[in-house]
Amino acid sequence: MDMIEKRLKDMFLRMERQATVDIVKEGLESGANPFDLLRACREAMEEVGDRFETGEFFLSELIYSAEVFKAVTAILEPGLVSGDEGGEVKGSVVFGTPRGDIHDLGKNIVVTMMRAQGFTVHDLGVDVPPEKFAEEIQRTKAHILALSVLLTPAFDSMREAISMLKEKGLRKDTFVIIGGGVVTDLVRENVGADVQTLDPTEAIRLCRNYLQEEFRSG
Ligand code: B12
Repeated sequence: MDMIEKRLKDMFLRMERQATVDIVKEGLESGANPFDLLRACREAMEEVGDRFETGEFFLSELIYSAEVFKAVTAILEPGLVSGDEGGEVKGSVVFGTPRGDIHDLGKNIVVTMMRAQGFTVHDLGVDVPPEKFAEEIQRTKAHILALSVLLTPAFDSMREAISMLKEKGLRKDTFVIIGGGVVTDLVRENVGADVQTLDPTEAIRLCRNYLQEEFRSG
């Protein structure tokens, strides 16, 4: 790992907001890739979570880490949302964090990046009831449902949201993509989503491929 990323992670874990922000600025000025800096912060957040789990950190640290992260993303954002490379393919996406889960930092990054790439994103926020997703897909005629999950107990409401699509006969025309810290391919299979990824750039590529294949003729 680069020196700057290591310093960034260390400072993040010391919960020094201003000093963390300063390292990010310094990194950007010296030409570091904003995605690498974001990854370093995400890894630091994972470490915060691990320390919370082992009792070394408390809820206050969990909450404060979110504040540091928000300050950092505000600076990184312009570098993450480089120009629209989508050409003709412009999709609509319904996005949200399912019921029971209120984590939204990762979701907000993916939403911002998708919008910058020309997607219309209907962001339903957090703690969204399963039926709301299907209703919004119906209302907006979007062909992509994106779900962000960080809590294991929220898997059930994610599965329910996807079943609701089936009930309303919308599943076969909807591409379901999931992401968020705890998501793996096993989770994807288990809840019945189409694809999963933790990488926002990959997510955009997958959505674009889907739209291109699905609507090639039209
Ligand atoms: C910050 C944080 C919080 C903040 C959230 C603030 C906010 N506005 O989001 C607060 C303090 C509110 C919080 C609360 C809780 N938290 Co919390 N929290 C975290 C922490 C430390 C970081 C999460 C984060 O934002 N990471 C940074 C972002 C950028 O990463 P990300 O979300 O993974 O997103 C990236 C990708 O996944 C991807 N992505 C994200 N979404 C999507 C969606 C799609 C479609 C795609 C394609 C990609 C994608 O893009 C991002 C870019 O890199 C994690 C630790 C961890 N390991 O993740 C714990 C963690 C998620 N929390 C945890 C827990 C237990 C809780 C609480 C229950 C604690 C409590 N006792 O109250 C509550 C639950 C509240 C609730 N009902 O949701 C556990 C969950 C354990 C589990 N397996 O279920 C974790 C893993 C910590 C731990 N190790 O114990 N938390």
